[in-house]
Amino acid sequence: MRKGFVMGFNVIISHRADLDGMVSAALMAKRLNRPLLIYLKDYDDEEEVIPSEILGCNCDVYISDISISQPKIGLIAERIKKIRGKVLWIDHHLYRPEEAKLLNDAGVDLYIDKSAPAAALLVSKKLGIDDALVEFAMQSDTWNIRDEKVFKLVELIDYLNYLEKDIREKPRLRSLPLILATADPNKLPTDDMLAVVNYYERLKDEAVKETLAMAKTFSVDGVDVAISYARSIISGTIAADAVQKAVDADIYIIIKDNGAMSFRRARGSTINLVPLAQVFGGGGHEEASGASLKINVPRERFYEIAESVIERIKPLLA
Ligand SMILES: [Mn+2]
Repeated sequence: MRKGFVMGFNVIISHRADLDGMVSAALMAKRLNRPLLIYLKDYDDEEEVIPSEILGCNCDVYISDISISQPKIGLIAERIKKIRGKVLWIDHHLYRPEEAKLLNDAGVDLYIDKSAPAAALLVSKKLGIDDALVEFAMQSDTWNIRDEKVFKLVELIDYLNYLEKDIREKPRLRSLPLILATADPNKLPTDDMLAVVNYYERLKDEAVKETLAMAKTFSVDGVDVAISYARSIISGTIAADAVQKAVDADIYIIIKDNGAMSFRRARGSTINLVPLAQVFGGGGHEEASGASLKINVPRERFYEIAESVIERIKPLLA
């Protein structure tokens, strides 16, 4: 038997970054009646969206909530040709006809509806299941979260993604679809999930406090630049919002522990942030930009690095 040969399994591949992907996987797990393997993927997996270990497998593969519009789609199609069972790809993102053709030629059964508010809705239609989880996925994917419990599930997924970003197998994330599939939707999130989410919220609160405590303002030719540090458990946007509320400045810069930079400006400011971000190889919008220093920034080195950042943007503010 060749390495990685999987006999008679169903394989579910879904999007790990959000609740729609998790619910899609959970719905498929409820419907499929052979033993199954679940993989949770994101676009940075590139061709590994189709995991190496299922190449050559005698399995049926169900993919959901992953756009077919991605740079390695040709390679992905080649990998799919090595799967012996059928491949069904359900999604709701925009795509180009040539991308669909590559997959059709590889024998993929595509079920894509760009107007669907959530992939989970398409999964429920295609596999013929009616399930309360679909509503959760729609709230989260359309940024219209009305139920506190949906918000908690979204936070749980954010936290697990944060914890496992450098862990290839994603053990905790991968267990989530099966927990969602077996739980009573009315009893979600479970107490265990809530305990994890509460812990995550505490960590985020502490990180915001740290960002506020570390903020420092530089005056550059009459322009006040507030610059601060953030741990990557919080987003640059959350960190910048917090500093913006607490500190009066014209420009706000956040440098994260992983080197990511966020640029924001005060309401009413007309300073264009794009050239500032471009100094560090980034870009974005006039009022909100991003870049990366491409180095990790330990807390102890933050002020030294902040000063060098100010030196590099100084000529643009003069
Ligand atoms: Mn989606």
